[in-house]
Amino acid sequence: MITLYTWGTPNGRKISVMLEECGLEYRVQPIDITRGDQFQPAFVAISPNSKIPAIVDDQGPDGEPISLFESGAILIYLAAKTGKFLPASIRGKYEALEWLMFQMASIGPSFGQAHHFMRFAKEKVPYAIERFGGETRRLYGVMNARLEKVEYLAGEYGIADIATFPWVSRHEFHEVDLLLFPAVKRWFDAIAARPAVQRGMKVPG
Ligand SMILES: N[C@@H](CCC(=O)N[C@@H](CS)C(=O)NCC(=O)O)C(=O)O
Repeated sequence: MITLYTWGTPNGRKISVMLEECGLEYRVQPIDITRGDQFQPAFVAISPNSKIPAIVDDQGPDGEPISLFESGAILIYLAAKTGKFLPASIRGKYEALEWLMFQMASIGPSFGQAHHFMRFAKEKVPYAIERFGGETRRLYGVMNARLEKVEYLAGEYGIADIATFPWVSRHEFHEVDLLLFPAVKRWFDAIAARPAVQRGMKVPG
């Protein structure tokens, strides 16, 4: 059995979507990051950076329990465990990892800062709104150019899309009109229609 430590945020939902897509059995342990559960010693032992998501898989690669933090590492682990959503060919695998890293290093951090300064910051900071809003729109341009050429970010549907979708689903938070990025909209609608994605996006409920 896999335990998923999560909260209702894009990074958490990457993993619930992946678990649903893989058809793996899992239980959900909510970590309420608004009241500081992420700093409890029992959670820090699993996730040393005090952030969701994290998992514990009772059946690790050697049959022993394994814990993992960082959503990109968890997605790669689950893909290796199931043989799903990461191409078997070496070239295909690196293409998928390239777009997964693009999500982890650029989309997540920039969209996250855009959300903070556009919606949650107590003080309006025009410089920060322009910096992270502008970078977010630029990243949509990168995705749109890619998705004009291929159906999914790494060609076939996989962990790069699963990592990116929950962030794009917050497009209202970062004030981006998907109609301005037609290839991203086509990709987004196709993924939103998948039943496993719909289930995963409701976790933790
Ligand atoms: N790079 C990490 C980022 C995780 C992350 O930022 N998680 C946020 C929620 S989306 C969190 O736990 N925040 C709690 C905090 O910062 O105290 C990953 O992808 O797993």
